[in-house]
Amino acid sequence: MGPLTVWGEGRGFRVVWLLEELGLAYRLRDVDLRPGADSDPAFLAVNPGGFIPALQDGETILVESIAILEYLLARYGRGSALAPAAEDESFALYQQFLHLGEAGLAGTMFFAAIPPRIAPDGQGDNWTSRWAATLFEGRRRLVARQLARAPYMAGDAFTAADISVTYALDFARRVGGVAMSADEAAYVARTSGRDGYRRAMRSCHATRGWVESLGEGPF
Ligand SMILES: N[C@@H](CCC(=O)N[C@@H](CS)C(=O)NCC(=O)O)C(=O)O
Repeated sequence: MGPLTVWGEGRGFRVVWLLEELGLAYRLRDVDLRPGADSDPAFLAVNPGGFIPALQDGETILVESIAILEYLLARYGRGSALAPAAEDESFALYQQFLHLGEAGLAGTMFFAAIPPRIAPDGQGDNWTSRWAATLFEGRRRLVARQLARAPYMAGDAFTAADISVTYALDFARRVGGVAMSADEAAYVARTSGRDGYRRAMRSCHATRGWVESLGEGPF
């Protein structure tokens, strides 16, 4: 096994947060997508798709932040309460929210919030982005219902599903300007109050710089 390397922040924050929670050593390799992934051939060799994050574990490379969380938990977090076992009564909710955080929430918010910011003049306000925002709102109701029932996505205890969903809510608030409900704000305060989150924020310097520029922190 080689050293674990996380390529890129963005959703890589989820990966770093989990690594901090698990107490695993890792290296964070900066990836700046602004000049285009083509300007970073070493990164393109790791992920020819040109998106972040990627995880390198010796000879093994994988992408997709949720797949990376599952990989790390299965390989290095066996028995960790961050990943309830299949027999656990919280397993179904755990699986659901682990994936909803990306496929339902961050993914839809990405297409709601980013195109209006980067589209050529006159094309920023478009039907597809508004529709993506509508989809985000629909999926967010599952989070609202869960928070009315329990403090965390899988129930009474913090799990990797909270890493997934907290990232999505933070992204929606910071990038999409989405106002958090009282329950969501209290939830994010709970999850991001963890030492693991703070350590991840200190490690992810690009994310930290951006978040502090929004008036949050210091971490
Ligand atoms: N579903 C993927 C999404 C990855 C993604 O869209 N990453 C963004 C930054 S957080 C990115 O690299 N965007 C640029 C691109 O896709 O070219 C994941 O969870 O890792």
